Amino acid sequence: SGLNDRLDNVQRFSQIYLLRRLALKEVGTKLENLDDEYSALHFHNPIHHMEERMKNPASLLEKIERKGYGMTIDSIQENVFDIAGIRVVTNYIDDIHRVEDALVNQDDITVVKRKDYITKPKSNGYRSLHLVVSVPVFLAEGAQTAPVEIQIRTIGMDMWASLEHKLRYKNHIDPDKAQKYAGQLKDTARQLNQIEASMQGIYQDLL
Ligand code: 0O2
Repeated sequence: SGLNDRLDNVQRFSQIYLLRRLALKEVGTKLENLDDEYSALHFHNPIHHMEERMKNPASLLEKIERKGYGMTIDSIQENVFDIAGIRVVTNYIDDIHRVEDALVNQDDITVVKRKDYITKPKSNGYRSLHLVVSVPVFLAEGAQTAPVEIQIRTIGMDMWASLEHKLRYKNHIDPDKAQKYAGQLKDTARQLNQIEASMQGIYQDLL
């Protein structure tokens, strides 16, 4: 029975991944459609680009261990909402809430979690709006819902997060360097925000 249990777990695990991947496609399409509509009506694209990713099983296991969640399929279902993730990079700061509002107002979208690191940036300077939404997926056997993590941020916030991510990775290799740049990096986050706010002001004035 040990083997049967294992096979059963493998199957349930695959089913979770399938459902999350399909939910990711649904959300991706919704966002593309919203951008398309906004562009047709207002001659402006809120979304600069998007990146979709499925968390690989190794980082999933690493996360479960790090967070101290139980090593069971049920625990993954209940605790891990970012197996499917989409990053939405917007052109301007205003566009972040434009995209959020238009998405969460849809009848089949439920907000499960919301973290606003824009109103309240993290102490290192990180800014982004994090949402977890639940969306139905229509399967042969009927509809099932699955969560998708959405990170919405501007080009400047995205540029900053990429550099900070590299520095954090370097942190393990060279703590002195990480220490040296932490303060500077926090300043650049503020500066980038000011620049993006000014550019948005100019853009709006030109409309
Ligand atoms: P990966 O590979 O990007 O997925 P939760 O997931 O909600 O249970 P937590 O820590 O409360 O756990 O989530 P939070 O704060 O919403 O952050 C999750 C993700 O946001 C991270 O994913 C990063 O992608 C991004 N993020 C959060 N803080 C920072 C930061 O300070 N710098 C950068 N560059 N990115 C950040 P993972 O799981 O780390 O990895």
